[in-house]
Amino acid sequence: MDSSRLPDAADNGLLDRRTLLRAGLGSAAALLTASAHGTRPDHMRQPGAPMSGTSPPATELARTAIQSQPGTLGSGASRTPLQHLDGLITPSRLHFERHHAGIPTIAAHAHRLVIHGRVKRPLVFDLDALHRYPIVSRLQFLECSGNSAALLTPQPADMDCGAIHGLISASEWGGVPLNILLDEAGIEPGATWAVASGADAPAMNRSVPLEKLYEDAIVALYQNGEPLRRANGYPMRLFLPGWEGNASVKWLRALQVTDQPAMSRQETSKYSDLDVDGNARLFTFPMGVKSIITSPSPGLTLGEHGIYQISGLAWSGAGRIRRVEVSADGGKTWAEAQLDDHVLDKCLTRFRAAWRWRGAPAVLMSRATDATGAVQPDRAANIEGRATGSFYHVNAIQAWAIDSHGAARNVYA
Ligand SMILES: Nc1nc2c(c(=O)[nH]1)N[C@H]1C(S)=C(S)[C@@H](COP(=O)(O)O)O[C@H]1N2
Ligand SMILES: [Mo]
Repeated sequence: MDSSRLPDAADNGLLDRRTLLRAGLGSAAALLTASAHGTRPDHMRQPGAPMSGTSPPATELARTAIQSQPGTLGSGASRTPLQHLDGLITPSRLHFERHHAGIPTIAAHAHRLVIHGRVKRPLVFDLDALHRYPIVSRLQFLECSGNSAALLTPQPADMDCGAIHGLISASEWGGVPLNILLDEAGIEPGATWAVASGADAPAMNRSVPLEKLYEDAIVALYQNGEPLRRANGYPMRLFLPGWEGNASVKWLRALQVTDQPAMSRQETSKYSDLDVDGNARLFTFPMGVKSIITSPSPGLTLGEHGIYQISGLAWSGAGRIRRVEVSADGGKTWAEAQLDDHVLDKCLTRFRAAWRWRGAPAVLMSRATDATGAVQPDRAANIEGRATGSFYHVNAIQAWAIDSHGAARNVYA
């Protein structure tokens, strides 16, 4: 098929989203020659490697932008290298990490979860006990509300997609629904909150409305089919779909049912933003609607001119993604992206768009809309109303400039 006759869906080369589904664009593959297929490589001349208990990943992908506070090794964050991944699941070994005092080494058999406070029957669960309850699956994202704060710097930072946005990951979380455990403990009249705390050195805690715990929260035991990674909360963590990552307390040790929030450090001094008038926005739990183009992005330089697949991720703490639009001209014109088959509630959704790069500079952007109709804001709108230095819940539209050599960089459009 003659690709030069494909209709544009928006300016600067964006093609109709159905283009990706058509076969035979014929622009990326090299023509087959006899020599390319003729000789057998070494790995076809003898049997391959033996089997082993676990299989190492084929490539050297690693978490990126690993940073800890001065004087510590474990208080900080590491990020998912989003630009090197496809699909919606984050491989567990690359799930981002955010710890306030490192990763505790917990002997699973000795770990207990206590539900106490304003309950009729205070209960204690070990790992074996929890395994006797029904285990449900949540294919959902976890995002730190400090994610993407780099977009607030006055000048665009020279950083790649994972370094700016990599405090987001998605997994299949398996665990026990909290409504079952809370009902068994028996909530006393008047109780409205529970304070969740972890078994790490600061016993990090967050207050969570009982309503959320009843709605869809789980005590997660599994991550992508295997027990949680230690960095992500082994042997058990709270998982609150769609809500800021901080409230999904890892190494969960206690849930104290109360009639008011604890107003702990992590929900007052941290993880709450200031408005320009000086008021703190307390308990901003849900993560906003957001998207990013993961490819092309900084570090993934385009080669020859021709048709490329723009690919990215969209998500919302309010529910499913309804649509994603992409722009190649810095937001002047937009084309509808194609969503992958799995458009799930409070999960990462992969989108793709076909783009003809003619070698001219371009500014690529994506804009997501969720099922409630909420639209991802541009950077100016996202900053408006925030006090200087208030950096949580950044969900602004990201722009990548592509130069005439095909290199991408973070810009403000
Ligand atoms: N006990 C405990 N829970 C915690 C944390 C922590 O340091 N200690 N960090 C929180 C923060 S800020 C985030 S964003 C998520 C990160 O989860 P992850 O490390 O599995 O990605 O865990 C939350 N739960
Ligand atoms: Mo976080």
